[in-house]
Amino acid sequence: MSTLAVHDHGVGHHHEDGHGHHHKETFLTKYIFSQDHKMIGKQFLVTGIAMAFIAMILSILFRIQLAYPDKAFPLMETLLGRFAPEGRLDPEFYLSLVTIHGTIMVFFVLTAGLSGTFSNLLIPLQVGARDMASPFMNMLSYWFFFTACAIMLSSFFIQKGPAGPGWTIYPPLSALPTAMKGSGMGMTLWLISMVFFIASSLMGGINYVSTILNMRTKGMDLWKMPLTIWAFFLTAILGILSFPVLVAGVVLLIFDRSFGTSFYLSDIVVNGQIMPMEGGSPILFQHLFWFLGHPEVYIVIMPAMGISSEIMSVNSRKPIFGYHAMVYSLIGITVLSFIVWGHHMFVTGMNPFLGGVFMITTLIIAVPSAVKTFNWLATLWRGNIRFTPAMLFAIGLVSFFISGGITGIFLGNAALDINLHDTYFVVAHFHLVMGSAAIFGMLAGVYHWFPKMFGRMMDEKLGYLHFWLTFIGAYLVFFPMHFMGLDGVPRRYYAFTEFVSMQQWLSVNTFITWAAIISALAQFAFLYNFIHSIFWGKKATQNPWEANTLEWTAPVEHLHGNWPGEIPSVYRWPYDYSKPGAEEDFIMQTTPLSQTMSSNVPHDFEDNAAGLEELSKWTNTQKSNEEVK
Ligand code: HEM
Ligand SMILES: [Cu+2]
Repeated sequence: MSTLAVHDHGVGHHHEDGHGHHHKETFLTKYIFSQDHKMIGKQFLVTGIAMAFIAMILSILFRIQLAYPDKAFPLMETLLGRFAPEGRLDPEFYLSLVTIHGTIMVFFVLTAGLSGTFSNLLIPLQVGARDMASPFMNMLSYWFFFTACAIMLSSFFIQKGPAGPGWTIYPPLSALPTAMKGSGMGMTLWLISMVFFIASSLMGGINYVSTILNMRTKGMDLWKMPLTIWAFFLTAILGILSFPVLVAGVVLLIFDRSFGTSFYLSDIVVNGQIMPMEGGSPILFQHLFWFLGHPEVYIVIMPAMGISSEIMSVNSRKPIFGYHAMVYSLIGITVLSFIVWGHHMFVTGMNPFLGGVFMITTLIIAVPSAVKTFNWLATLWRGNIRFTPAMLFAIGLVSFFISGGITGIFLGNAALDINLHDTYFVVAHFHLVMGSAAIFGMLAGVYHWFPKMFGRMMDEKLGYLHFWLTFIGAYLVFFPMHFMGLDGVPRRYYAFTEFVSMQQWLSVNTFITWAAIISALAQFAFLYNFIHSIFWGKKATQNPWEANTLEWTAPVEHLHGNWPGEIPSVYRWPYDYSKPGAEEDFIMQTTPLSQTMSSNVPHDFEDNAAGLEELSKWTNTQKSNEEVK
């Protein structure tokens, strides 16, 4: 009931009584089962950060194995018990670490932590709505996500440990509970966790789409929306269309595991025993997985792109270059990402003609990607740049997107991918684009919108320290991996030094591990800054970055319903920075065109009847002034 009441003032302006009718907030309804999109955004953020730290620590554990494959660390046994007998990681547990690291990072951090945080925080605030279309479903979306996290982590506390077949859970390892340690109960928990996660994503996505389509404030037509909103919108559509396919794949897998069906298996022998399956195909699973899996990488990167576009425009004090081209390239990426999944399957023995088709569609994605990159660089070009920590992280995204995207063109070529598949070259590629570019977009967003979320500023010096250590660290970690991959070092190997030809890479692996440890330590500087600033940071003003978008018109003190009075109306696009003839270098979206007549340009009036009237009035007074002279 209360949520409906909140929405009322969105449309009818008849509620002059302010917010007197709000229900009493208790601790439980304010912080735990909140239906306020701002609070839910913070819940996603805090959970996402916690999961990121867990996944990061897992990666340090398996990196230690790669750096010192022959050494025992008694401390490991103390910490991990039966998973590290005699101070050395159990090989099957190593695979579980890799699996859970990947799963958490891709789904829980970069999907829920990134989209969940910023779509929730920004969609109502930037389009001018009191809240999401369904605040209740929004709350459920968070709690399903939380449940998914809890189930995934609980698998560390069962006897055989978590799932081990890799984050792509290919059968047969995922389909035969007896195949390895991580194929048993841990795998079942993985699947259940994923069903919760997907339900959460779908509830979130449906809310984002319906809020953006139906609840924009007066004047906020589609072409006046900030690029963040465009990115969140298209990301939500991508998720709604592709996640259900993974649910289907997962449910069939549960059938294969538990109910004796054989969708994914045929002719298989385990420990010399012929298994009864027949008629299925593991390749079917790969199709179902990558039909989500590839769009998933754009579900991860597109919100980060939107966030960075916004931050780069604000901090170069320039309009974003090629706004329409930016939107069309996001749309292009969204459409194309559904027809390229086969590039993950070049080595499955697919017909070379089909491989060629997937190769061409894959390489075409390079076009909208290049458009975006060009436009970012053009936005920065001759800008009056403010190097805030957020800006540095946004520029970092551009850097990683270029260096990681280029290797995507290599991998997109079937003939090259057949050699590079499942080597460290692939690991280097996707860690630069996902692991680095998307994470940098997310961090940029945290630094930029922290004052909006918590009413305080983060410490800049710690921000710079965090940026430089992470930026240099990420390149030191992932760049050498390309060379290992070109030399044929496979991914997911516990003891690569068993192969004489690979022993020469030991020193490189040690180097990478130390670089990873240092970048991991830098994240604790961030964590300290984050927690410390929530309570003791400098108090934020309403619009600390002098930005144009609607969220900065809302008061620093959070209100359920966002604006105390009417929702502000919008008169212009969000990128009026440094307009020639304007008094200030930013003009907010809520400033009517009539207040900035001397700095308006013809396209400001396109499709704007009220504006045109204003313009003719103004030209008439100009004319009569001339005559008086
Ligand atoms: C834009 C963001 C991108 C992200 C987040 C991303 C992410 C990923 C991930 C996670 C994998 C690993 C799959 C596995 O576990 O084997 C992968 C592999 C691959 N990526 Fe990307 N990618 C991106 C862009 C591109 C681009 C632009 C291309 C091509 C033009 C590309 C082509 C490939 C190919 C062909 C593979 C398969 C390699 C193999 O399985 O051997 N990716 N990518
Ligand atoms: Cu792909």
